[in-house]
Amino acid sequence: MEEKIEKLKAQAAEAIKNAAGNLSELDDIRVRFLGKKGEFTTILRGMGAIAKEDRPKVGKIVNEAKAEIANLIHQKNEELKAREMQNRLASEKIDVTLPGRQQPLGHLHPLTLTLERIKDIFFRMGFSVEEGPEIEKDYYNFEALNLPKDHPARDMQDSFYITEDILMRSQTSPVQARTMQKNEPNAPIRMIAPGRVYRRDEYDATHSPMFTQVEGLVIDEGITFADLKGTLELFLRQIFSEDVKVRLRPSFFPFTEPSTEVDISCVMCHGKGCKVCKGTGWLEILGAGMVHPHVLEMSGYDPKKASGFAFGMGVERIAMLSYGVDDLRLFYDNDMRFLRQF
Ligand code: 2NM
Repeated sequence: MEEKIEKLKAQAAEAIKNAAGNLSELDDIRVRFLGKKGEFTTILRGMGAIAKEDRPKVGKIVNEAKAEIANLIHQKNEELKAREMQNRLASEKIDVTLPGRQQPLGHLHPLTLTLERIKDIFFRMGFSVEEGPEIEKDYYNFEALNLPKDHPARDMQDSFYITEDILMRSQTSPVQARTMQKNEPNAPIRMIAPGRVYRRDEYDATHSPMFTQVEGLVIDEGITFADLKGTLELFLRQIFSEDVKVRLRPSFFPFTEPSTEVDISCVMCHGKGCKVCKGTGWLEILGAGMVHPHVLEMSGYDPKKASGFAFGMGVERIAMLSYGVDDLRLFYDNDMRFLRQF
C-alpha cells in the first residue's frame, strides 16, 4: 500500500514537472490526482480492505502525499503564471520614445494664395474687401452699370440666366453698385470685390465659363485719372516686380469714361518679346477707367460732388503669370501633382 502511494506520488511529481505547456494542462493533472474521482480518492475509498489498525497510518500517508502534490502544483502554477507574464511583456512591448506618425498638412490653393496677395496689397492701401451674391439680379449685374437691356456690350458676357431677371453674375461690379447704393449719398469708397464670375466661354488653356475676378472702386471728392494710374502702378509693382513697366491704352467699357487697358512689360522676357507676350513685349493685365457719371447717378452719387475710378482683373491670369503656369485648366483639375508644387 505504502509502495503504491509512493509510486503515485512520483508519477504526479513527474507529470507536474513536465507540464511545461500551460495552466490548463496543470489543472488536468490536479483533477487526475487530487480530484473527487482522482487516484488518491480511489485509494481512500478502498480503505475498507485495509486492516483497521493500519487505517490511520495509511490515511496520514495519503493526506501527506496529497498535500505534497498540491504544493508542487501550486509552485508550478506560480512558475507558469510568471512565465506567461514574461512572454506577454516581451511580445506586447512598445517603444514609447518612438516619434508619432506625421499627419500630412495641406496648404492653400494657388488661386487662393494669389487672391490673398492681391487682397493684402489693397488692404495696405486702405481698401476694404466687399462681397456679394454670385446669383445676381440683372439690374445690379447690367442695368445699374450702364448696360440697359439690348445694349450690344451685353453680348460679350450674356450668359447663365436663371430667370428673365436673375443670372450668374458675369462680373463682380454688381457688388460695387450695391455698396454705392447702401452708402450715404456721396460717401467716399475705397473697396475691392473679389469672387467668382460666370461667362459663356469655351473651356481652353486661357478661358473658362467660371473664373475669379477682383474689381476695385475708389470714389471721393476730386479723384482723378492720376489716382487711377498711381494706384494701379503701385499695385502692379508689388504683385509682379518693382521694375515692371506699366502702359495705358485707350479702351471702352460701358461703365467707365474714359476707359483704359493696363498693360505691363512681359514678366517672362522683360519686354524682349516671347511666346507668352506673342512677341509684343507687353501683357494685358487690367481694365480700368473713370466711373461713368451715369453709373454714379444711378447709385445715388452726384457726379458734380464726387468722382471715382474703377478697375477689374482676372485672378487666374495673375496666378498664371506669377507662377509660370501655361494652362488655366490646371487650377480647376485638382491634380495633386500640380497642386503640391505651391
Ligand atoms: C473693369 C474695367 C473697368 C468696374 C466698374 C465698376 C463700377 F461698378 F464702379 F462701375 N466696377 N468695376 C470696371 C471698370 C471693371 O473690369 C475689367
